[in-house]
Amino acid sequence: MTHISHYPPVCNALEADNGALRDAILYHLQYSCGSTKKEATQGELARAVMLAVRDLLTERMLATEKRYQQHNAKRLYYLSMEFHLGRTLGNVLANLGLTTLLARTMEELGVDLEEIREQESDGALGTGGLARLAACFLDSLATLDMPGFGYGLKYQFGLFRQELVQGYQKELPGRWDTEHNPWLISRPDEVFAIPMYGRVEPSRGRNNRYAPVWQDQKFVLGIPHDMPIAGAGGKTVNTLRLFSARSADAFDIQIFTANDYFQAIRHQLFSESVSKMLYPSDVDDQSLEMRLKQEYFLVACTIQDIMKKYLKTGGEISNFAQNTAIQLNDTNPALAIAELMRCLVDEHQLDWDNSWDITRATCAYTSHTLVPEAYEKWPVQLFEKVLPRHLQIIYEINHRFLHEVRLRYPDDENAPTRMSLIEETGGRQLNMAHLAIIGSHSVNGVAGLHSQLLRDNVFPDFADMFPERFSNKTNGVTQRRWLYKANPPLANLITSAIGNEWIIRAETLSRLDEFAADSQFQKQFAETRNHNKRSLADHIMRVTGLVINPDSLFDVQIKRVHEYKRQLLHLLYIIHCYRAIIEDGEPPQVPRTHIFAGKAAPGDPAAKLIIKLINNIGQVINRDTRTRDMLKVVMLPDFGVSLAEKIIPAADLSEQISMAGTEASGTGNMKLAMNGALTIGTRDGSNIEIMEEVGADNFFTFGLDADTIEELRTENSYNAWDYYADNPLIRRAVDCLDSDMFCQEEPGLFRDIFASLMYEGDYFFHLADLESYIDTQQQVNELYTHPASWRKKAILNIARSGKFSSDRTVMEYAETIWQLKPVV
Ligand code: 4GP
Repeated sequence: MTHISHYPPVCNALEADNGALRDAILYHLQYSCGSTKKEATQGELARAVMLAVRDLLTERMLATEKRYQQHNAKRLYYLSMEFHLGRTLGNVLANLGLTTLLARTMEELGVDLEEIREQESDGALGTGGLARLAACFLDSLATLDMPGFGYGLKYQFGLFRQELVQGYQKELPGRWDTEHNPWLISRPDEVFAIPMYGRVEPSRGRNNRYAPVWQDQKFVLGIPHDMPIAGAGGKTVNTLRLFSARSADAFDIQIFTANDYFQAIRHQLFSESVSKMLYPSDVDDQSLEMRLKQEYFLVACTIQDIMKKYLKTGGEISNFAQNTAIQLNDTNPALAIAELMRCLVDEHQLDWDNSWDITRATCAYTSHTLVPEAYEKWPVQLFEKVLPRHLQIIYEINHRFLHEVRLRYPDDENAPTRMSLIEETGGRQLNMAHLAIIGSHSVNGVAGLHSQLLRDNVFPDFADMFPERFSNKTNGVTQRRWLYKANPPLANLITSAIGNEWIIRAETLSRLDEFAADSQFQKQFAETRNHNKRSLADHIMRVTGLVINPDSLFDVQIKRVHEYKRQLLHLLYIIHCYRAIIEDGEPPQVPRTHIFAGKAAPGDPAAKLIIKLINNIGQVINRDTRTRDMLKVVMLPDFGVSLAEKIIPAADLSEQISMAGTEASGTGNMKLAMNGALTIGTRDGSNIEIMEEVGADNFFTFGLDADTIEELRTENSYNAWDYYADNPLIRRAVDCLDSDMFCQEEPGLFRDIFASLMYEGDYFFHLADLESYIDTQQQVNELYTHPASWRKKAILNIARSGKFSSDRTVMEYAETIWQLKPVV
């Protein structure tokens, strides 16, 4: 086996130094928690453990920073309004190779490590897939010894906790403690003052140059908090820097001296609300202003911080871009472009053209969506109120850019309107995606199809004008969290067969190919699955009280609940199976348990009704003795990283059934395939690439492709009633939603869903794909009755999932966008 540079981890030294970790834990129990071994609560013990582990990380974090400075290394700053971290302890232990040592230490102390781990709640400072992707990237950057740092906000309230009350989603505050979080190192001395509001006065600066002065602003202070991010082996520990907002007391001194205590407090609340909560994607009008302030707060704190660090190393402003890369995680942090321009032009008095060259050479933009509403736009009026100087800068960028557009496309008189940063229709709005493209040297999508659709459909004018800027970077996930840590039985089996190199070089999973048909290996593989499925069945029993058959096929759809992801298609199939059992007396070929998990955005009534429908269908089917243990439906509440880590290792079938052309990439599909689930999927997002890698024989695909859907849409020729009329099975399934079969207690509850499918044009074409979905599910059943063939395909899925490691993705970004090198 090839030698792995720093794997097994450096912390093995601690193994020899028996007792050091225990002493550190006891030290923190006494001095950080003010408790004793005898008196300590589980929470205090967990805190002491995390602080002891954090000490190890801190040493390495400081050493890493020193190494970067010695090499004068180029740095990447990954700006994201969202990071979905999950729990940290288990991940750090796995990456540092400390799991066994800590388990032993805890045993000596008479404490159950599992219970300690359960004390930690998920760091869920994000909603969507882009938030989890950002966390995977940080893990990969550190593992690859690259100077890459996350920058985000320390929301007091992250993603909501979901409870299911009588089948309805109820939103409660999340549990991640940002105030006393043991992983965060607060740095109140490194505070940044962030201006907002006020007005801009023209004035003459040096050399009689026009030098606008932004004045009468309100200030909010940004306090950095650093979370150490350990790569595999623990040699490199980078940081995720999160800012919280504080009131700028120093600026309010007049208010305090005027003895207006209440006004002073009001201002404090105004300031601190900036990092109060993570906003759902569907903000209402009143929240817009807060959201804009949050985004500006993030980019302004970040740019000040980056600049300060850079200048401290003695760097020349003119070389800034050679030493700095900024990646904009979707349009939310695109304001960084305007802020960097302001910083260069107003604060460093650089001329416009140089500033623009530096800005463009520094910034790069990733789009993560095909949902039109997700491309951010700001009403000009609001923007001008909060960021008057930035509006001027954006006007100037636009003015110069449209001049270029006119020169380039003299015969296309509409080109400037289409490409402008300012949209004039439907109220004047700033188009942040246009700013992100114009102000970056690179624009990428997150899967092959997505990148192509960005070029062809979403930004065709820009792709024509700047073809060299557009590229694809297919997403990936870290195999360390999603396989090594989440699925120890399978991870151990893989390592026993091919060695442990896959933990840092996922492409070596391909060595498993030769074991796929090996009956001994298959047997062991089946044992790992049985173990995982039984654990999940126990968990389901504990949480929902439902007893499920652990030998049934676990059919899993876990992701945000949204119409485009088409949980409804899956439900129509379940209804179809149910009616076949109760009316036709046709039991399914194999027993199945349908497992759902996912949150709906609080302001998305359609998604919330789908959650209710999942639960109601489950209630009716699970109670019906005619289905015995052939068909069960369960929805686990509060989907997040930790729950996904429980479900994924036990999944047999991965549902990736969005309408083609709507899912930018998907990453759950990768996690599931990597753990040996077979996918039933449409030709959408990264499903296409997973199918290419694992082979069409080892993937169940169905449904219309994106081109066909586009054609149907253009011709306006999708008519749900045609499918309804042609296929009695479809009709039978869909009719249930018009009846009270699943809502006896709330008659008519699901008629809106029926109407959305049948009367309202169904934007997501459910019925067009239903027949082929049902047929393909039949192939799934057939294969499942041949366990050896199923296992072979499952093992091949694992063996061929190496491409979907975020290590590969990050290396591609590093080589072609960031020009970032490992620093060892
Ligand atoms: C998500 C996309 O919906 C998902 O397909 C993709 O895998 C993920 O980003 C990471 O690239 N988008 C978002 C969002 O999270 O907020 O637009």
